[in-house]
Amino acid sequence: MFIDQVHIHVKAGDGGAGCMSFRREAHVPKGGPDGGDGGSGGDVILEADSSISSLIDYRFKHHFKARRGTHGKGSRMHGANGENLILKVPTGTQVRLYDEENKQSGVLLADLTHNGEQVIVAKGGQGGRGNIHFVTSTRRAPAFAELGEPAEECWVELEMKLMADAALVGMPSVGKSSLIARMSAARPKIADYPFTTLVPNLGMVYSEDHNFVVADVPGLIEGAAEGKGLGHEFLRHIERTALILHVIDATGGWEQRSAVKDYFKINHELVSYAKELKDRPQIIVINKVDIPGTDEAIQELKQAVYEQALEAAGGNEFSDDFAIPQIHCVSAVTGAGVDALIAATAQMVYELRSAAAEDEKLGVQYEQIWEHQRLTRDKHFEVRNLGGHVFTVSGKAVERMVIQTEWDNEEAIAHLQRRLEKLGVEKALVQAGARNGDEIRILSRAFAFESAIESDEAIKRYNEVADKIDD
Ligand SMILES: Nc1nc2c(ncn2[C@@H]2O[C@H](COP(=O)(O)OP(=O)(O)OP(=O)(O)O)[C@@H](O)[C@H]2O)c(=O)[nH]1
Ligand SMILES: [Mg+2]
Repeated sequence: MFIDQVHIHVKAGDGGAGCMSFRREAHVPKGGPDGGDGGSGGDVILEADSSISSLIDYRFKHHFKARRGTHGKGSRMHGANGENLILKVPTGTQVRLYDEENKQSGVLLADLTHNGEQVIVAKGGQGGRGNIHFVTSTRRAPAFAELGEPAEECWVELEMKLMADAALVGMPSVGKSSLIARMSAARPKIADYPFTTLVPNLGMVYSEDHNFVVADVPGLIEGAAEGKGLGHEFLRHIERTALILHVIDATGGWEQRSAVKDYFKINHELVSYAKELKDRPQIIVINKVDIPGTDEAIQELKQAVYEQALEAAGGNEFSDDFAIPQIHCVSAVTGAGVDALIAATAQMVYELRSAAAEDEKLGVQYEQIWEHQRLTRDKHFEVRNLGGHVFTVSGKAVERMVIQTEWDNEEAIAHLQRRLEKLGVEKALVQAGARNGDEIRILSRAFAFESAIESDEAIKRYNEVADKIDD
């Protein structure tokens, strides 16, 4: 069975607590603070691995957990860090947040298209800092330490999209499966009724110059982009193949369809599904030329393709934009023309791969992009005015800070306030209309708002400055 979508629950390791401790020596009644930091919890990381071909490993096991960090100790002893948990997934896996309760997929966390590419899906909690960090000129003996940061946990959706180099695309029964069987060792089901192929097949094609992977996807019909037939399911598989082998039945099938109309219909479906597919390179493959009486249809299609190319080049055959896609006449049954098709496909795949490798050299650092997006999501928070001088603040980082605070320790609370201020929570509250004494709620905690920015005049000035900083 072809498994291409799974949902898993990931939990990173919690951070260990920082230690609150004071040095004890024989002759010193009360030494300085010496509480060490807690260790950080391990992250849960997904890593693309080209040697893995499906998501089957995640079909029966759904819960994955990284190790926690241990607590800090006296004598400045640092807790041990929890190990990261690395889960391998096939190259071509897209990762999304998943709402398990409502069975809905959420934001895209990463699109792992390169071998070795990683994304952190659950960040381990940082170890809490021990009390040695909180010494100031006025506070010689800080009687608090940070608790460990709680780890992230979430459901994610993994979806594998085919990473074939070329995909055989066309109406049902045009001979896509017959062609992949001719080109490679793949042995899909072949039959004279539509929708014989229900799941994509992959085949490795060995060519003299460059080997490549070809995919045989189920037939497309008019309206596929709106979900007709096996529509969407399969269009998404070709979204990422660099080259389309557009297969056309020279006989028009039992419905006596026109080859020209089929050609335009399929292109229309591709573009309606995703605009980028308009410029996706194509090789046109006219199949079943062993059957007598197909010459006319072949000529008509060649003429139509030529006219289309000319129109795209503004009617000028000598312009640089004038390019006619390659057209190959083949027979999957007799094998006629198939070797030439393989050679042409291999050459084009090679050129497309080289161009992609050039792009990579330009230094697209995918991992940094995913990590940057993660941090932005993490720091994001929302302020809501509930009315009656009550405000709520919600957001991942903000909530973590609150959980990390020992609530019955005043020094710890003052420390929390400084951290919230740094994140911009105070500014956002003032802008949302909070005034001193208003109630601020974060998770199940509530406290009174205290800000140096009090009068309306001061708020106005503050907002002006803040706006400038934002720009
Ligand atoms: N004469 C002739 N028949 C062919 C050729 N290629 C395929 N056929 C026949 O056309 C029918 C459909 O072939 P398939 O390979 O199953 O077509 P498909 O495009 O994979 O069809 P779906 O999976 O339903 O979309 C079968 O009966 C094949 O034997 C060819 O080159 N010549
Ligand atoms: Mg088929």
